[in-house]
Amino acid sequence: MAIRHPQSERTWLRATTETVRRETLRAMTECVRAFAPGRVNLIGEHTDYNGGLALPFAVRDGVTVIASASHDGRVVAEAHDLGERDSFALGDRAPASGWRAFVRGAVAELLTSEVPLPGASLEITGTLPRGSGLSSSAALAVALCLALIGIAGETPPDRVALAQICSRIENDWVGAQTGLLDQLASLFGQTDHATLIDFRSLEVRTLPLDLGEHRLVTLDSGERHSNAIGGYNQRRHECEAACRALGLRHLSEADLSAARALSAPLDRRVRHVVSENERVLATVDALERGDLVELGRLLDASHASLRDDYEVSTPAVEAAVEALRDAGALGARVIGGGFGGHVLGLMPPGAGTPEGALEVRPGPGARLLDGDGR
Ligand code: GAF
Repeated sequence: MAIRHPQSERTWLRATTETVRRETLRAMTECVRAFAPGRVNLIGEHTDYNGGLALPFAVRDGVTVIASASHDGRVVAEAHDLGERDSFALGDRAPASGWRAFVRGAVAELLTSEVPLPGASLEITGTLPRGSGLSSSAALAVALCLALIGIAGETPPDRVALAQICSRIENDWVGAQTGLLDQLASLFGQTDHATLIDFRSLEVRTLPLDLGEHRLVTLDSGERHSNAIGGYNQRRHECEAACRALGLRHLSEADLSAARALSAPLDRRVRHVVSENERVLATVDALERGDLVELGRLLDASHASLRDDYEVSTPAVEAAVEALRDAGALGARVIGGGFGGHVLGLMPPGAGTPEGALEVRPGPGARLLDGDGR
């Protein structure tokens, strides 16, 4: 026999079902764990903010954020690796520095995007060395956003939109005028694949990174770098000046013969961006043909361009690149913003590595973790 409910009972039933749904969702999202990996950029450096191409991959190391909803309108955050703490009201928009700027920026940017944050307790841990050029900053921003969106019971926006929110945190709260490379690499990572990004269209394609018996390794130059200070923002301003002078929206569209008329160092900056873009396409081609000797040659050419035309190398970076070459690398180069950090080398089968070098392999992208940490 079908059960018939009077109108008031049906309304009550609907309301109760909705309450149960909300309570279940709330219980499920009271505590979430988010992980975001760092990245290695195989090739395509300083092309992202110039509307060019890059070919990064997510690494296995990254940042984990455990978030619990607190429902008291406050955020309490602990950076375990540093033994530091921060506490602020949800609506507090006071600037901060270091890791605190990322937390405050994530909360503010998500509130601006109308994510209903309830107040949170955040625990931050990481396995990436900070200032290493392996993108610990973007990993922190991405993990924070995923965790906070999780406890708000919301579905994250699409990955490009999320990368743009994370990039605003770095630009407007941390003061580094970085592009979208690191955030997209972290969000789109896929095991055993590299991510080809076109920064003009924001189209993303994954392609197999099959190196056979060859290995990619990183080596620490021993010099910490920061995109918020130093030459990074200056390079970006130089590219904007070159764009204005050439009447272009994106420097990657520049014509090299026109660029020759620019005064130094803008002519060299353009030469790097245009040639690096070509090297990304040549790398895709080399990978598709399985030509790893050519890949090594392209890594070397990228390094020479970053050193001589873009001028983001340092003596410590040169020493690390040389150590990889001495160990038999087919190619080696500075990665990320430059001015320190790690360098990347392509080692042929059987080659040894300098002390401290670590193999890097493409891993999965940013995600919420299950209870057992997967
Ligand atoms: C840093 C920045 F964060 C990226 O946006 C990118 O410009 C890179 O340097 C250079 O390719 O990692």
